[in-house]
Amino acid sequence: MEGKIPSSNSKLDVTLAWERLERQEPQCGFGLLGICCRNCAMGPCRIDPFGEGAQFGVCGADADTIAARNFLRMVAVGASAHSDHGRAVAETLIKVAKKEAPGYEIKDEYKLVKLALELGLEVEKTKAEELALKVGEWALGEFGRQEGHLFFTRRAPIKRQAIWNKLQMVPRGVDREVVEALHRTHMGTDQDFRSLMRQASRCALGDGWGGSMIATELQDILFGTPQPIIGQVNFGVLKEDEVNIIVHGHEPLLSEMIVLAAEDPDLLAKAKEKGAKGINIGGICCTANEILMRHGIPLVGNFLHQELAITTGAVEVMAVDIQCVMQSLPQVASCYHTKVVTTSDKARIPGATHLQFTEETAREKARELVLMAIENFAHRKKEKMNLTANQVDLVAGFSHETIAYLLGGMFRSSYRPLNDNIIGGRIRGVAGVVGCNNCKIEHNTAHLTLVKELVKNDVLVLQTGCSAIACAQAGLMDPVKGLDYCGQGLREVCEAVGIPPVLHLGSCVDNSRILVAATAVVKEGGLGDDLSDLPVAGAAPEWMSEKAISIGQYFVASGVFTVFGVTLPVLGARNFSRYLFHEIENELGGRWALEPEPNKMAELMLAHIDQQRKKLGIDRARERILYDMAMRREL
Ligand code: SF4
Ligand code: MSK
Repeated sequence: MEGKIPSSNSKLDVTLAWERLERQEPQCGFGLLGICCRNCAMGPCRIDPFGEGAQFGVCGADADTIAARNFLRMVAVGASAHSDHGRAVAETLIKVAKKEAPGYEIKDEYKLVKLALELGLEVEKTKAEELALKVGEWALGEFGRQEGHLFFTRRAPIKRQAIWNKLQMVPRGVDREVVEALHRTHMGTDQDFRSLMRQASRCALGDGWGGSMIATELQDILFGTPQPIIGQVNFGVLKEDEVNIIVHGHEPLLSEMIVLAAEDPDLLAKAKEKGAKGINIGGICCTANEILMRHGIPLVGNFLHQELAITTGAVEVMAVDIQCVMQSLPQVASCYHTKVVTTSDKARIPGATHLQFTEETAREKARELVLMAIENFAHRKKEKMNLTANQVDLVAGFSHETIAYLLGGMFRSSYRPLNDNIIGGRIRGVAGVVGCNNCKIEHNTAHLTLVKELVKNDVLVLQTGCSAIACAQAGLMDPVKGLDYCGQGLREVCEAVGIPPVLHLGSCVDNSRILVAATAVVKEGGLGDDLSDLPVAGAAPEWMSEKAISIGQYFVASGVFTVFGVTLPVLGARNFSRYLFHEIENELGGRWALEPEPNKMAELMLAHIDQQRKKLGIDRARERILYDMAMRREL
């Protein structure tokens, strides 16, 4: 199912994303370069990138201001999406604590107590529900905080915090930073690209070290901290003889309940009455990652599989929540029996059935949705079915905690073995490869080419989002088969610990796990005293969403060299581009790079990792000592 779809798919009588892209071409060059503005009614204005025509908007804004304002708006939207997700989880935790959300429970009390202790709450003789209420209320307070610093920013290395303080970019409250970002980009407000970018960093940090981190922490408390778990991926996970329900989007709040409902004996009996052997749940995008990480629910695919999954003709219901859901789904579904069901008041689509989900009614709505799928099973049209048996095994569930546990053991869980192997050179460095698909490039190829090149060169890869699903499909998350792609040093470590060379850390909000893991590596010692000292790099080779820009900016503002593929809508602004790709490093220790070609992207990342190794004085330590059995046992 990978690759380019023919431009006219008349047999199916639907248009898919690739065909719609062709119909958009040629796309607007000003938009691609980031130099058009419609922020007021004197516009829209556009800047001539060749320097011959208009160089200023009607208000006098130049290319740098226009591109930086557009960039900051992307960060604000991305940060809002992640953070509103985090807010919904905080509200759910509060309702669970008040027993107003039947069906939910606190699955990881240990993590709840740990977080409560970190927050300075009294934990002794305090019931889990009381603690959950306090933690939930604290989290909501972080969104509306007006002054001071977001609490989780103190998790960063001291040196990083000092940089943020000096540059006055420590986020105050999540919502405040988004509002200020939008204010600054209003016509005639902030018109200095450096100043706009300081707010972009503050807003993005409010996402990574704020909204997203809150989402991850509280989801772990509510649904359990992921542990290594076996799963499957590909269209082969859809079953010919079962009721198939796909959950798609980002929040695990409803999908957790759907997973429970699918195990309900009454509903299973009803499915059998209708001739189905069972009820099968599969996921797409980050909702998929969430329930894979905690339940081993199979992955159907990633962002660009959403329309294709319906064309299998074997999906009874596709339930969507928020973000990355194409408006075309009901149109595609209209050619089949599939029902597209929206579940969030924030994300409605004409032509879809809306089933309003709230925490109070989640359990019954999940049952309703499963029943809808069971009833729809009889409407399948055999002649339109197009299923494959192809599926691939993977191991997911690598939270920051489980990585430390796997490396160090339950009683001395630590990152020491990882640091030692980086210092010793078996592991050359660590890369975070994340983000979406984009139909401007062949589906998944940039993710796979980049990640294969990195692991071949002994770089351990941490993944989230759709990039993780792409690599799982290619077998890179199989602890045995994945080793075939590794360089010898990385292979030895992965074999000894029993992990694949590419670790699935979860959904888009779980990029916060990468920040926490990288900080743990700094705190373990021996690799510098800031995130910007580490031999690490980040990448989003097939990005498309504004959330990716927010993630990229909080990686950069945390000191990480970050490469994006496809394109970046900044290239029409010369000074602003120079700032992002070079000068920003002098302030933040991290910088942006753009490289659409994945092999060259890998070269850039490896060159950066080697440069960091040299600065740390560990560049000569890459002559390797082969592990003997005693050393493997010790690891
Ligand atoms: Fe044009 Fe300035 Fe208005 Fe933007 S804000 S549309 S550049 S006049
Ligand atoms: S789902 S943001 S397409 S990674 Fe998180 Fe995939 Fe990108 Fe959406």
